[in-house]
Amino acid sequence: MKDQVDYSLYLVTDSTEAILGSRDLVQVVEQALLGGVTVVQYRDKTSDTGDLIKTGKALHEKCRKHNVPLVINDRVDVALAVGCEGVHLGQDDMNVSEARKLLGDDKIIGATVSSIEEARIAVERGADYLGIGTLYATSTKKNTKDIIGINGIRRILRYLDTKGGASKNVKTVCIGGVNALNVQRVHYQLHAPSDAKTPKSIDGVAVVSAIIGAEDVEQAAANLKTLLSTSPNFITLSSSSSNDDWTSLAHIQTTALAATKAVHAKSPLSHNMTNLVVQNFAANVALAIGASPIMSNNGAEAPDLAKLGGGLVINMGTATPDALLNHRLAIAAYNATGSPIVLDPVGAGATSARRDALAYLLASGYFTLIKGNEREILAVAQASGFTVVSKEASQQRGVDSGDAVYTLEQRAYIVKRIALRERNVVLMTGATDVISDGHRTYAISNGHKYLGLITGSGCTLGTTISAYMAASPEDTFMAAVAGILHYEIAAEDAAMGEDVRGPGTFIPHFIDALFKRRMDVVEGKNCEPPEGL
Ligand code: 3NM
Ligand code: MG
Repeated sequence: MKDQVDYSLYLVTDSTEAILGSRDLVQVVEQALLGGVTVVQYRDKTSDTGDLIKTGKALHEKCRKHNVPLVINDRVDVALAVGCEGVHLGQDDMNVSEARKLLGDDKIIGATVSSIEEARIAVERGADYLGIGTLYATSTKKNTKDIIGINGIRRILRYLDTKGGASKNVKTVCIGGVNALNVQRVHYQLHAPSDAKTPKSIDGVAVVSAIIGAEDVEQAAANLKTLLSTSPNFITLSSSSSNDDWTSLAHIQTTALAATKAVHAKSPLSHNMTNLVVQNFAANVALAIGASPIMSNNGAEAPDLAKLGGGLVINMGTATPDALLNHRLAIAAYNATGSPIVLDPVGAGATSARRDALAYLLASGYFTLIKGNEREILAVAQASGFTVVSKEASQQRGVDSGDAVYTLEQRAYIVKRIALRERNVVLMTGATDVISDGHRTYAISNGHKYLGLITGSGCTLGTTISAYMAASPEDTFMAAVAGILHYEIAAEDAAMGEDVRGPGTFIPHFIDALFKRRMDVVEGKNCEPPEGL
């Protein structure tokens, strides 16, 4: 029976004042069962053995009524006395093979792991499932060993998949800081697409405070259950896209023109959290392409703005602790409504503070698109210790223009790998931009060198893309491509202007050209297929 266990919503109990308060644990767990939790772990680090057994028996009775397995944290003796379905063992508890000898083959044994090595050992010793953590920092358990994030958990899942055998079949839940705000994203990012080489996905999420600490426990559990079983709002990659002939220029042309018209028609909000230097320019670019700009760095107003269906740009330009807190609020708000977010990790990798800021932001939410130059995207690739760059790729040096160190093929590889990992769209800018959603990858060589000589051109490309994605949410990848084409073709047009003598005179002409291209497309003029793609 134990291989039929549904791990999707795994409840871990907590009897502390901070989380349970003065309520009765058995009643609280009963509420959670009514809400739909699928496994219960009784975790109590302080009670005496007699009390543990007494409460364990009471919990077991409730769980049995709902056909939900009960496991006891740490205490094999208590599990035996209660007669429940198994135990959950931490790294400092009895080891899995010793517990197996005492409990027999039919009982469930779970183990907490936070590294590939721990996972390997737990599986070798016969664990039925792994609790993988710590996903995010949590005040429920302050002495957690390692915060490994989504990427750390995905590494372990990938390892289990490639190792094969018992590893492939072991069940997995993630733990640490999972709540109603992030559960869909966590579930999505830990779910490999069906065509992935290593398709192992997480079987469930384990939560403590999001259920035990909730005011209405039943509703909190039911809400998590619904969120887990419905497709998140932020998934906007078109399911039909794989059927499109995405490599045909005619297809790109048609889609791009439609996207430009959609921005004009819908005038989506472009919410920029950016630095002082670019605010004015970003607002002018947004207006020129037909979007409606707002420059607000205050996270407290993000929930209201997110409801307006626009796009958010997070520019890491000033990675102060205060800015990061505001970013986190805004990310949660936009993820909750499903509106697109562009992350611009300015200067990522340049200092350790920026590397930390990037890791913090990547752990804060789901980004519809991450854009940056080669160095910034490499920092994204390496965040959380994940190296997408192959040995060969890091040894060879390309001959591309600009700052590019890698060849075009290497850049395409890096961008595609990150997009597959994050399940989003990744854009690496440069003389040739490379953009991928993991399945479709384009190189775009439009643009003009003056864009590299004025301030904020990267940031305002993000502004443009955010508006495009908000206006065409059915296929955010193609929307982003359309935004890039609009922006870069306008730069080419502007640079050809007779009175453009350098970057200074380029700027006003560029705003004009962005506006003109939009109006031309809307009026059906000058819609040549883009060259340079
Ligand atoms: N184990 P919450 S984190 C019990 O990382 C536990 O092994 C963890 O609590 C681990 O859902 C954790 O309230 C607490 O964040 C998780
Ligand atoms: Mg323990």
